[in-house]
Amino acid sequence: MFSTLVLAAVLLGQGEESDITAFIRGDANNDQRVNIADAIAIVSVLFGRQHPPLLCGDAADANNDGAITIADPLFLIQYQFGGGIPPPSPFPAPGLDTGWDQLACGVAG
Ligand SMILES: [Ca+2]
Ligand SMILES: [Ca+2]
Repeated sequence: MFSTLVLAAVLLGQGEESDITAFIRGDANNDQRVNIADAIAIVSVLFGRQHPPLLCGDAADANNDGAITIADPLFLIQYQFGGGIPPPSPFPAPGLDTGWDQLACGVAG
């Protein structure tokens, strides 16, 4: 019963999450790669610099804590250059978010 309600809410785009678009966590600029450009894209949006809008909030939430903050580009930089842990799933292959948060994918965020 509960799973039916959750599925209905997701399909209708209601509830806290409407992740029906596959994404790669950390791929904030949606070019199917995770690199320094993604960290730059997140910083640019956070600090109001001109940059195309983030199409997938979940992808920009590199550390998967449910929010897009300065911690996300720092997480990506640590992963890429400092031997940090990789982003949580879905990574490195595209997939759906398995958690519940206020972020969505496929809409400007
Ligand atoms: Ca990218
Ligand atoms: Ca985050």
